[in-house]
Amino acid sequence: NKIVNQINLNNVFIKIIYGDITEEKVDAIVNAANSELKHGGGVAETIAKKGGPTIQEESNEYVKKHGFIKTGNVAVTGGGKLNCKYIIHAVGPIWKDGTNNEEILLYSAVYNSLTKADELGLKSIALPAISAGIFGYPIEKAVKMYFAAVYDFICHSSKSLKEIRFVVYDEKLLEYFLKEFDIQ
Ligand code: AR6
Repeated sequence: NKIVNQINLNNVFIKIIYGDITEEKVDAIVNAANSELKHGGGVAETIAKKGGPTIQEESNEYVKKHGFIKTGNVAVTGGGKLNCKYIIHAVGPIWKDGTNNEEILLYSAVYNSLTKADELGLKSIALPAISAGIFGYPIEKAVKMYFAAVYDFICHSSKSLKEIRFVVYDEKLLEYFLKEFDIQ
């Protein structure tokens, strides 16, 4: 994976990486999950396949115990065979037309992922482009929410987290990340 750009804000590194999130070596990898934690497609499927069966098994146990995850919230499992301690399963919204609280729900999915990592005392986290694949969220709008959540988090509540990586898999999405990143 390749670091395409990075900045340092209040001693927290924000990095844009081009590549596959399952190749990252970080304390937590964020998964773009659904409420049922059925990891059947997209980045979720890759995480569940490469991480081994424990990821879907622990996800099933989590849902059995706590019920479905509300949109904008997160659940945690171990990292299985991936190079991370935890997977933080974040449930982003399905894009409809923008009038169904999509913005705040996507912001929450990112903000809650970072909060959970901080609660766990983690130093580094990698996030994919939550909701911007199968869930259909327009990328230029999504990227604004990712950065809003990250900047707010760093300015208000970050304690242990020192590195936040956005791992972009699709080259076509990369320009949107870089554009939004430059404005800040
Ligand atoms: N590394 C990093 N990013 C990736 C990878 C990868 N290996 N593979 C895909 N992406 P999606 P969503 C990017 O569809 O829109 C699943 O079925 C991809 O290019 O994975 O939140 C879940 O179980 C896109 O930019 O997530 C849910 O049902 C981004 O990851 C549903 O899809 C997100 O695409 C969630 O949909």
